[in-house]
Order: sequence, then structure tokens, then C-alpha cells
Amino acid sequence: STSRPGAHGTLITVAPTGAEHSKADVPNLPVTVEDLVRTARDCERVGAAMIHLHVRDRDAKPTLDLGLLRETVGAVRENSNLIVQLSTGGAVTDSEADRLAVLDALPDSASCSMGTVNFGDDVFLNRWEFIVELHKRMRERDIVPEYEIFDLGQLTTLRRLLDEHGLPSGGHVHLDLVLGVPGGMAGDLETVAAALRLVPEGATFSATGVGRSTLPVLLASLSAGGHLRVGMEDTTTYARGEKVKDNAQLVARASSLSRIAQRPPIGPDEARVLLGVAR
Ligand code: KMH
Ligand code: ZN
Repeated sequence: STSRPGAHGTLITVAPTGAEHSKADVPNLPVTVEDLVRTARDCERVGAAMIHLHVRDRDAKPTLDLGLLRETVGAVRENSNLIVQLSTGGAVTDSEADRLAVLDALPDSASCSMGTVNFGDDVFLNRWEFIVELHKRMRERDIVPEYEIFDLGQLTTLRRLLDEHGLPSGGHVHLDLVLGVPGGMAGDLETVAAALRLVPEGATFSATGVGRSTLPVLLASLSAGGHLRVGMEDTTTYARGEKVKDNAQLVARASSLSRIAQRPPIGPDEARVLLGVAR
């Protein structure tokens, strides 16, 4: 099992943008293809191995425009060695059809959310049939899923998915615990520990805590032998009263803490082997 502390280095994923923050509220949020390329380079330099991408249109609004997704995947691949993961979560307003079409941009990896959850004042809808469709289409296209877990019951859904529909492309299961979403599981040590009991045998996991749960979740995941996701999608405050400067600042902090924990960051090529990404 990969959940033993010290068993391996740390895979650091950066989620630089998301679909929730507005450019007006967070002026340094990377939103253009150029911004994302620079972010990828800067974050790779300080220890990221994978990038979880959402894209924005000319007005910095979240979009699932396929042309822009393809352009972004191409540009990030050309300018960095990071594993490129596209979000199929999109924004809470995106249709199932548009979210499935994201896979036509052929990223190395894509997120696959494992259930419906209240998301602040909104609902992030993920019906069972939709989850199955995402899982199957990713396998057909050789895209490695990252199963996104917002609540404990979604780990039960993941186990059902693997039982009924088999392993994903690459044969390895990797999931990401997203804690601290208002409406999802709480971002604390006890909840990370509860989630660990439900992680499928042989799977690897990362964890991220939204907002002020960032550091408690990061430290809990490192202690548990887990991997890390950080970035401005999840956190825009670096410390009390101090805004995040850029995504690389969050990656650099995660790298330092990983090194201190004797779980140094792994590079993109090592991460490809870990996750079963072919490229
Ligand atoms: N933007 C959220 C509604 C994902 O990227 O797969 C969903 C989300 C999950 O961010
Ligand atoms: Zn996302």
C-alpha cells in the first residue's frame, strides 16, 4: 500500500486557477494561456509535477471552449514537462455534455468527481450515470483519471465504480481528497484519517484543503504518506492577513514542507510512472 509514511516522495499538483474566483477579486489569478504557461514553468521549477487546469475566456470568465482547452494543453506541454490534467468539473453551471467534451482535448489526465455535493450556495452535480460515462470515455482515450472526493460517501462511490466498471487507463487508481468546501467534508486531521479508511487498496491519494484548512490538510496528508495539491483554485490567502503572491509561492511552501517531512517532491517523469501516464 502506498499510504505508508516515508514510502515514497511527494507528488505535488498545482491547481492555479479554478472556476470560482473572479479576476476582480483576485487580480493575480492566472487566466490567459500566457499566464498559465508562465505558471506551469514557475511551478515546475519549485517542485510541481502535475498541473490541474481550468481555462478562462477573454473576459476571464470560466469556459469549457474546446479550442481554448486544446490550445492550453498544447502550450503547457510545449513549455513545461508537467503532467497536464484538465478539469471536467468545470464551473457549477456547466452542462454534462460540455464537461464530457473536455476529454476531446486529450490531456494526460482529467479530474473525475465522484458525487454530488453542495458547493457554497450552489450544487455541484455529478450523477452516477455521468460518472460512469466519464470513467469509460477516459479509458477509451487513454486519459488517466484523478478521482475527486469532496465527501466521505464519494469514496464508497469510487469503490462501486471500480468494482462494476474496472480499473482506469494505466491500471492505477489515484484520487484527490478536497476538504473544506462549504457543503463537503471538513478540512481537518480527523476527516483525513476517516477518509484513509475508505481509500481503495493500492490507490495513491493527494489532499487539498480549501481556504484556511490548507495547512492542516497539507500536514495531515504528508504525515499519512499522501501527496499534495496546492494552488489558488483552493487558497488565495498565504498567511493571516497576507494574500498569495502567486501559485509558485504555494508550491514552494509545499516542497519545503515535503522535504522537511523526508518526502521530497518527485519530478514529472517519476510522477508519470507512479500514475501510469504513458507520455
Ligand atoms: N469548480 C468546481 C465546481 C474539478 O475541477 O474537477 C469543481 C471542480 C472540480 O473544480
Ligand atoms: Zn478544479
